[in-house]
Amino acid sequence: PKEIFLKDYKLPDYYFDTVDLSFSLGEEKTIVCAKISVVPRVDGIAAPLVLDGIDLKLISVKINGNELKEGDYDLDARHLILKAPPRGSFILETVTEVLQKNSSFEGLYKSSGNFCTQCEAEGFRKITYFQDRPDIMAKYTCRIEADKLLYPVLLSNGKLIEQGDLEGGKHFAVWEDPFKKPCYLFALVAGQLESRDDTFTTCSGREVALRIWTSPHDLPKSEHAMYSLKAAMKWDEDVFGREYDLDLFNIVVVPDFLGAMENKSLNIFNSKLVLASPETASDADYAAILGVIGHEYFHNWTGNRVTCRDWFQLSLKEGLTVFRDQEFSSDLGSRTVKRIGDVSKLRTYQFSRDAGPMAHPVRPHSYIKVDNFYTSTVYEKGAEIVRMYKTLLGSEGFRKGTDLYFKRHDGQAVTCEDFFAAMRDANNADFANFLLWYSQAGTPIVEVKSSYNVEARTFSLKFSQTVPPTPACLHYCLRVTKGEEEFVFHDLDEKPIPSLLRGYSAPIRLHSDLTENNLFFLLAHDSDGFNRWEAGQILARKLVLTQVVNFQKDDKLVLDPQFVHGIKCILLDSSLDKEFIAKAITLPGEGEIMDMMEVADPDAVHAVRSFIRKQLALELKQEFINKVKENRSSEKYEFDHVNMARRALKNTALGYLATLEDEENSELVLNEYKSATNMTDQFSALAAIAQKPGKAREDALADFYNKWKHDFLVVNKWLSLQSASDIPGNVENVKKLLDHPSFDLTNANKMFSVIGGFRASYVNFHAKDGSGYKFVGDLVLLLDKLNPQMASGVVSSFSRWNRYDDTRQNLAKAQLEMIVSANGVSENVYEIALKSLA
Ligand code: HT7
Ligand code: ZN
Repeated sequence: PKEIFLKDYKLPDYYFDTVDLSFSLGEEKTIVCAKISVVPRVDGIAAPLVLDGIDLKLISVKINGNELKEGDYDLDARHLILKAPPRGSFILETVTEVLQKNSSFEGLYKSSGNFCTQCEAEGFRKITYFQDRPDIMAKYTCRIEADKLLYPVLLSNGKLIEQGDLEGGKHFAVWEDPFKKPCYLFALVAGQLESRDDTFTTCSGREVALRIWTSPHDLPKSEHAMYSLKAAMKWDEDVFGREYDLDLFNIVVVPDFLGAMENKSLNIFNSKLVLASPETASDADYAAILGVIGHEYFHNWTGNRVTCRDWFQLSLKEGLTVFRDQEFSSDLGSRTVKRIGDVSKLRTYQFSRDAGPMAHPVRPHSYIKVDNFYTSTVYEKGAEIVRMYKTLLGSEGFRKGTDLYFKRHDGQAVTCEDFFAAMRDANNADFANFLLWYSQAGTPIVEVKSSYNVEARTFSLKFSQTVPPTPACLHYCLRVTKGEEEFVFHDLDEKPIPSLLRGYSAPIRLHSDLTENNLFFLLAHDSDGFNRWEAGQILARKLVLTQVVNFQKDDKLVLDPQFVHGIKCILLDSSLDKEFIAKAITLPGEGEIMDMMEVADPDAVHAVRSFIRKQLALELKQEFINKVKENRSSEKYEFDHVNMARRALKNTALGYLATLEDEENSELVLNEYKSATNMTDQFSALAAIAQKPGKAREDALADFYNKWKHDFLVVNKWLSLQSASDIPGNVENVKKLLDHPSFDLTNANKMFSVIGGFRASYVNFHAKDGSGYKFVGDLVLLLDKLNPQMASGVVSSFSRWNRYDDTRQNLAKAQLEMIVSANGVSENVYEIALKSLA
């Protein structure tokens, strides 16, 4: 496999001006005709034109109407090379046949009977021979011809300019996209779909038709997605001054699709990310839909109108767009709770990745398969970098920066430096060193020491950092720009308690000398909601780690009464937002705690965390029962903050109560399950019951399946709940799930529900007998034959193997070695397995 380096970037020798595509979609074969106007970058250039192409059968190639003979070009499994094209502009025409059997979810493929495409990052080369790189921006037309009965709906990017019937029961449609775009934003959909229609009037008074296309029986479940789309369109106008630019915006929903895709005016989504009803989707699903519909829509400006020069710049569009969707969700819900959720995610996935062999900078220096770089580093850490620009410049300065960025670069393919320059130039800002955030891997560690001088009445904060980040500031904030830096505060009557890194203003690990009392004070009083939560989490992590040592020494486990008191105060504080309370009384995840250990011990962490949960439930039983009773849902489901917050608190309390053994509580939890009127309550109660093995668990799981077996999205929840379970020896149950009639390895959602779920259970995936590792290792090879992108996602489960004890290390390493040396392993899987072994 060939490694590609950022430093080797070269401008293309040829640009493409217009691209006219014509698809004849058939059951046996699909024929693609491409007519491309080619313009040399430098007039008179004598260079071969290298076109990418995979799994294609070339039928003919013409230049300026003349068919080329075999000696005029080279053809291999990945390229068509025109050896000596004319020395000026010319028309290139190719006819190709596309491989019909395609389970890779890339290029043109069938999803439950409908044709759809996925071209990012490098899928367009599976559709036709092309310079498949994002700096080739062209205007496209697309003619689609297909059987009218089988494929009544024919969609592509832009505007529909012509349609009609053809002989033999066929019909056609011609789409024209007036905006230049890279080929990764091309899309085609053909199938039996129906649409939910609505309109949005833009800030300049233009009416945009909005259509969400789904299979007919799913249409009722697209209401929330339509609400989300309209909210996103309005928010982007209000907050970023970005108006939608066409008269039509289509969203297509298909079951077999990896995530979601921002194709110009034709976004495509996996069903899970669009379809919702109160009975079948939880609050978390509703919130995720809002975020992802917003995310793909926001790409219209950050990604589509201004795109990436090359795939190393991926975070230019993804980091910025994640930041935009985070802000959108914050503005529509609770800012503090959203921030807590985003930071927890960053710490759980990105920090852990950044501390292991899969660490890479937000802008990687090299890759084998770019598909492997759609990571939490590019997305979530990238968003934190964008957030820092805003922290440094303030809202107005940041807006000036984005305005300048769009003005300068509309219609261009640009780099992270271009974004940086727009921020700097719009504000005359001094951003020295800031670009290091793009090129350094790893999480900086900032150490802070405080001291108070009674006589001088000064308080000083001394910061030192091991990987130098370089924030700066406009407001009253401390800019730590050097390896070591001290800030002194004067005229203070007593030693203050600093609230540092408020709102989590930089993606770093902060080690402070705050005492436990300081932390309890911040937990009770900090005016920054994020830091209030953070104080509780630091205390909880310390508590768990102390008890882990006790557990390892076989000593008795104890729970600090001051901690119980702190949790009780939060629980009973009626001035607090209920969703915040739910977050604040939730203990840090097992992964986060293990990240802090020299040698990760999943059994000890699980045992201690479970002990603390149960002990809290015992000591605060009545308070939890009250919270359940006070916050029961009304009959009608509302997706608004007040109601979501009530449900979050009630269900968190229920989870605690379910850890108890007594009859009364078991009955309470079961009743909550039976009387639930929406999926949030029903599923939370099921999850609470399923924590403990036994008949109640088996019965509830069977009941839930019988209720919902007709709805595959709900069944996926059922699958992942079981596979993620921490009950002892769960690997055997998970193996059985693979044989369950509802499971299908070729379906991405089902696969991730089961495997994604399983690896989330630290005790079972890292079982000391190696059974979890072997199960996942075998599955990787099976999956790799079907879909290398999905398989490489699964291999990454092993990447932190060296964090565990010797026995586990050897077992995990053996699986990686087996994968690397397996016959015919894909580049995707090979790259991740090899890097994990490094
Ligand atoms: N920009 C999209 C990325 C994406 C993707 C990448 C690789 C393989 C399959 C994919 N499906 C979608 C989605 C986004 O981040 O907005
Ligand atoms: Zn994106």
